[in-house]
Amino acid sequence: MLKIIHCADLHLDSGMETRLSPDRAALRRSELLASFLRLVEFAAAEKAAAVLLCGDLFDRERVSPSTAAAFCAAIRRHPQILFFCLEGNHDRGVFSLPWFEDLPDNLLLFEEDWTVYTLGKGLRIFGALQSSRFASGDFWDLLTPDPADMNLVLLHGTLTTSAHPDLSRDEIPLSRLQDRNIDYLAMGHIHAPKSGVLDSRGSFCYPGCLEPRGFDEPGPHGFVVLLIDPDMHSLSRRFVPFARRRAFRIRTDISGCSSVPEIIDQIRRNLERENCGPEDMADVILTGSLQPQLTGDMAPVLSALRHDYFLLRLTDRSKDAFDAGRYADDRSLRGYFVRSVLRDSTIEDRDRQAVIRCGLLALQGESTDLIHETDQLYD
Ligand SMILES: [Mn+2]
Repeated sequence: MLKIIHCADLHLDSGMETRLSPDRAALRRSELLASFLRLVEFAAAEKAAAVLLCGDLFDRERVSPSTAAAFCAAIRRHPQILFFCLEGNHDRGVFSLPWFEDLPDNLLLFEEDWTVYTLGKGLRIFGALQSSRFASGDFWDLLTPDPADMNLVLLHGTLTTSAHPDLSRDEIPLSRLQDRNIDYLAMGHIHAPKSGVLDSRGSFCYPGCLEPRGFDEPGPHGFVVLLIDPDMHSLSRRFVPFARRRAFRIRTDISGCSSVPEIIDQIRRNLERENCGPEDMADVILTGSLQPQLTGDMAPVLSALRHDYFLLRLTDRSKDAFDAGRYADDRSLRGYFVRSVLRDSTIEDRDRQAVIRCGLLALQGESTDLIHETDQLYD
């Protein structure tokens, strides 16, 4: 029985400054590298025969010498594990950098032509780098695995069922890979785990990126462990969540909240329910109706929560809750004000809610510049 680890899209040395502050980005960069080193130790502890790195191991082709050295050293420490490394669209040509001149013997690379490696008896590993040849049928006809073997194929790109002739460079027509005796199509490029049936024999799988780099990569992140018995021709796989931090996108309905502390509690409850912990990244989107007695200023909400998580972003998409009927018979100044705004044809409909809110707040003694803006972002 052979154990093989399949991971992809580690994006080591990723900048992340557009997503995180410079110090958080630097910390996160060190965590991405640390996760790769942890993965190698996991592979060794599990006595894995191989690790498949299916593209975008590095975020760009300029990798720092220190990251390159750490990568090579980790691989060299475990000569019994073979590391099959396919370059992706982000790190194409990376191994021609001077600090990769002396590559570990157990690091195996691929080319634009199909490369085949044999791992023990009856297990073959195929791979080819992304190229314009993906669009030609002839290229796929050169992939001819033996039906008697267990066949793994490594590719980086987007599998598509589209029959459109003008596929983009990263698209791979699924039909080209069907009925070619592939048992497992080890993919990289899509950043969330995804798998499915290839044909009557095989399956395809994207493990997703090893670590989320921002809010746009929510959900579980880790790698896939394959258990392969070439003699029995059996293959099973399981996903191992492994990320140091997770990213959550959590919608919170604040319709029932009549005060800032209640909004804070509601958000905390929702984050807890999703198991979002202090080490994680939370993208909180407020929805529902904002009650009329609230100003709509969410800065105090953000201040109360932001230091309890690695990163917290608050987006307010709550709509103004306003029940005009409530003021129909209201003899107070408030009622008079609301009715006059509703009747005033010089006020645009889209401004009416904001005018009413502002006026009601002014009558409560609140500062009138606190007009609730929808879709306001706090981070
Ligand atoms: Mn990619």
